[in-house]
Amino acid sequence: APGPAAAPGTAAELRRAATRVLLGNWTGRSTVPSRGLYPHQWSWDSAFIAVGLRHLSPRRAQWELESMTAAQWADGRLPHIVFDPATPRGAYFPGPDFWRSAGAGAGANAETSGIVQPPVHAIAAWEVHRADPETSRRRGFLERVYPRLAAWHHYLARERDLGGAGLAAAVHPWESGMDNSPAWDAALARVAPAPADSFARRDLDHAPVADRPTDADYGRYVRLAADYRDHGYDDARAPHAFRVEDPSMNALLIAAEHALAAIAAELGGDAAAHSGRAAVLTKALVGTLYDPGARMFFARDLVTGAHIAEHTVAGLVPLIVPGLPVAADLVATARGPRFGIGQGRLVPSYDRTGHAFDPCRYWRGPGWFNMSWLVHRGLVLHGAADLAADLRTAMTAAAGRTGFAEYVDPHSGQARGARAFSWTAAVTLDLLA
Ligand code: 9YW
Repeated sequence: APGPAAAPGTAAELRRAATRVLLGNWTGRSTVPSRGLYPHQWSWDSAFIAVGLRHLSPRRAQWELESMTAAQWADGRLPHIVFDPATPRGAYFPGPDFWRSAGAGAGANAETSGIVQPPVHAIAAWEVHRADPETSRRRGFLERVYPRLAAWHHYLARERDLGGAGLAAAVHPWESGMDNSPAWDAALARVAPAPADSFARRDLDHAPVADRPTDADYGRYVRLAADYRDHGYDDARAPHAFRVEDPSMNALLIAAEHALAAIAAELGGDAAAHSGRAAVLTKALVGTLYDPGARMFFARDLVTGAHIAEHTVAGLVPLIVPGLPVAADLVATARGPRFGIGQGRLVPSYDRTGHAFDPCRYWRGPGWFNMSWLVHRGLVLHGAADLAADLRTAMTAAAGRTGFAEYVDPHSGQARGARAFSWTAAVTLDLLA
């Protein structure tokens, strides 16, 4: 077999290498995050992927979001995984036989999981439209996805305001997209793990044990998902032993409402309803999850009602919110010792000085490209051009050097997890555009 290709040197080489990753992970109607590890369509991955794909093929980027949103449930939720019927049922755990979506509210189009992921989709849809408005209008792209996106946001508002502040709650660590974040440790510790012999992990076939969540974590993930399933994925009936308000998920919802306002305006619809909702949510986000003393957003544990005082990258994501009143203080935190933005590295997923920091293990320290892309977008939005430029250079260099790794050691920049990872290639293409 040929040895590894030399790391791409020029921007044009990097663009070609990123293109090869996205073409290689395209299945014909959507893109897998990674061929071995994640052989189906993931919800928020699809949104990041579409943002990158629009630079290669606006039409493919539209298909990506159309196939994702076509798997919407009757209640409006967008499932976190859409299973590819061409992939063997046992290739990923938990697979379709675990979730049993068909009887539970999933449409007839696809088998899916029953939980959700952060609502990045409307942001992506607007960016995809703007890449090629003519093709978008000819194909009726926004007409097709707008009602689905509005219903998706409506599901979060109607069924997931479990804390009563107007914010959307996550009821599983997987819903935050940051599975084993130290922010979830205490809330998760209350959950009795499913017995280790009651399920078989498949992720360890593809990635080193030290880079992945532990078996005890996995047992708890399985228990929470099975409990939700066994209550018909009905948010009013499910026990929701784990329920949190995550600043990243809610900041994305706000930015997505702003995007829906732009989409509604383009379609001649009611833009003001969406901007009004974004304003209300912004007030709730700052009022409920911001700690002015720490100059940081924290998640809230809805079982205890208290903030979870762990500094994670999720607490910086509110930078993407237009007009965020505390943006200057949040930029100062981003620049500070915990995250060290401006020092030629990706944003660590967790406080480098924190008690649970682990530079290898998944969401407990490594730098992730999607999160750095969001923080980059927020830094640009709030005028921190120097930090944004530093982060952009760090990201493109790390993407090329690691062969588009899933995540990297935030100190050494060494590759961790999978390689040829779709959202890494996608956000790289976007930064190069
Ligand atoms: C898993 C696909 C997904 C991401 C998540 C990430 C991981 C799935 O992979 O979750 O098996 O743990 O945590 O954010 O969407 O890339």
